[in-house]
Amino acid sequence: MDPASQMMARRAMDIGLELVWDRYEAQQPQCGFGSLGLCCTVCNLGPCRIDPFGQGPKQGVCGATAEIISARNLLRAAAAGSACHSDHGRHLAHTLKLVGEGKAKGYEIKDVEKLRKVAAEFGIATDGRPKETIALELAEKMLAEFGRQEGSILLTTRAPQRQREIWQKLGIMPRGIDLEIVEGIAKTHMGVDNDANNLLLSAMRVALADGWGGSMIATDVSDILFGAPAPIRAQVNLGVLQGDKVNILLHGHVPILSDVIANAALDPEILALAASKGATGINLAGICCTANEMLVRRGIPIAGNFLQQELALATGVVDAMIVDVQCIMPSLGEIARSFHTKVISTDPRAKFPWVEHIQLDEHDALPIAKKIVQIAVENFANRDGKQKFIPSEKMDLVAGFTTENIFYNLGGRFRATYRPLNDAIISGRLRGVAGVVGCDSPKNESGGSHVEMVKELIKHDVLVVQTGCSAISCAKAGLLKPEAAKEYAGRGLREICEAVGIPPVLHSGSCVDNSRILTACTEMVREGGIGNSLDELPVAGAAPEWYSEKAIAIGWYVVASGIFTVIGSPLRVKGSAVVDKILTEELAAKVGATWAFESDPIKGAHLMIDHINKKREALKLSPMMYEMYE
Ligand code: CUV
Ligand code: SF4
Repeated sequence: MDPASQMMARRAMDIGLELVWDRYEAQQPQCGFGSLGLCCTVCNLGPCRIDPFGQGPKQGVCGATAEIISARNLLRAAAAGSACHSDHGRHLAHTLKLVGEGKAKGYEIKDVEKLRKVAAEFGIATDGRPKETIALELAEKMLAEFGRQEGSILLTTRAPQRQREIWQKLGIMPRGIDLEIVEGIAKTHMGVDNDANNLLLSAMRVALADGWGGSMIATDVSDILFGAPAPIRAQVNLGVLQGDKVNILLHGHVPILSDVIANAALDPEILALAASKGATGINLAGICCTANEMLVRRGIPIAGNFLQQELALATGVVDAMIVDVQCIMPSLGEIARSFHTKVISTDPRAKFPWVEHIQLDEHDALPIAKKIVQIAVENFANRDGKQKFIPSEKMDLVAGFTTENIFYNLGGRFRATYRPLNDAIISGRLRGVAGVVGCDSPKNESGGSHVEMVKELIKHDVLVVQTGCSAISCAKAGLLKPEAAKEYAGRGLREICEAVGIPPVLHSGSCVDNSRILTACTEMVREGGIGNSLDELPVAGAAPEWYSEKAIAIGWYVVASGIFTVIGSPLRVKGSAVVDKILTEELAAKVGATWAFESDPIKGAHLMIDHINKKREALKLSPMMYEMYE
């Protein structure tokens, strides 16, 4: 759908580069057993596979059936995804600790108000104490949440009472973050848990430990250290790369790296060096969730989402791509070899073929960041002008909406309150709210599904909140501009957007910031009038092009929190009718929500709209204001 990507993909073909779409094609047909969740490699009696047509084996060597194998694999994926996001949260908490101890030169506490607010939730005295002392105590308490062995994760107290009661009753209240991940994986060893229902309960528990634990800590600490986002204008797509400047791409997830690089790029000595090489400046741009983190806090432009990481290199004008962790294609180093581009990894957790490693050290990050930026600047001179190929497409957007600032942006300018949002839903001006999140995937429409789904939702007066690569896809299509309301939104939503000056699609940050959607929904419950718990709210979630295990964890904690969730390609459980039915039907009686699998984004949007309508009926809300006359 995105012309810049199409143009770059053709260019890549012309110069003989293999990209994610080529490799996807080369994998066709993908393994049917794996796709259905019927392949098991858990132990060395296998690998085993179950025949989906009932002709061949019905059990693995150990006796595991289709339902055991698919549920077990799903729990493993949820644990891996939670581990990834929660490790990101731990990394931030650790940096906060160093800052509190005065051992992290180059970092500071930017949002003292948020520090105090979160510290108070952790039972820390804040009055009259220096911010560093509070930060140290908070960081220690947050780190203890990872190793907690008793009780439950503290931030689950943010959830509505009914959700907490459900989690207690089902035995899925998350205890410690690490504990749930370890126990989840332990249960998937051969001969431990062999009950599909019990395995899936653990998938919810491990995901809740991420959503209301690790990811929530990541969001809170990022706000404390780098400043809470506020609505900000910026630009997106490959056209943000500039031919006459040193282009540095920041790719990955954890803002600890990118924030300090952004500071280093402002250094007068480095800027002078850039000028001496003939560059008119240094241009930073982001890829994937690092892009979202930098966008919502600094207005740094976004070069692209997950599927554009290789395309960005093919422009021939990227002097350095600096990466940390997650969603970084192992192909990048090899692709960069066809250009002058230097790819530099910085996190000891993540090294790649053909990629130089320069380790970031939070104790004194700025000199290392400067060294990295200097490498990029010096590399500017090595550019081959003949390789330059920059698409012109770029789009304006507004981003940076949080649980806290939505208070103001929805019309409560003088009083912080969710009242205007809830009232708009009650009166039928707004149908409800949808979170559309997650990756872009060649299996679906390489970003197009997000755009189609979101257009359909806002047309039906559903306010959309976004994170991750989904937000980037919709931003490229112009849906994150306030003007998009006029063009695409239904009348009720359009009136609200125009009155308040917001886009119909609100960008709330990176994938860990899905935790903001959980807390925003909780605020809607607290404000009253549209349900007493998350499962009663007229809201729904979707990840139309998910690819990663992190997305599985996100989906699980959203469903376990009572929010109906539609995903594009099905979870790999279709080989077991039993597991499929638990996910798409039986969970409703347990947690008040289910998964739905729908690859057509318009149909997916209507599953969400129907769901929201049902919730509205159950709450006896007014009919939709403008539909009464239709
Ligand atoms: Ni964490 S998880 S592709 S960068 S949204 Fe982007 Fe977002 Fe999926 Fe990865
Ligand atoms: Fe096969 Fe069972 Fe081992 Fe899986 S755990 S590989 S099904 S024997």
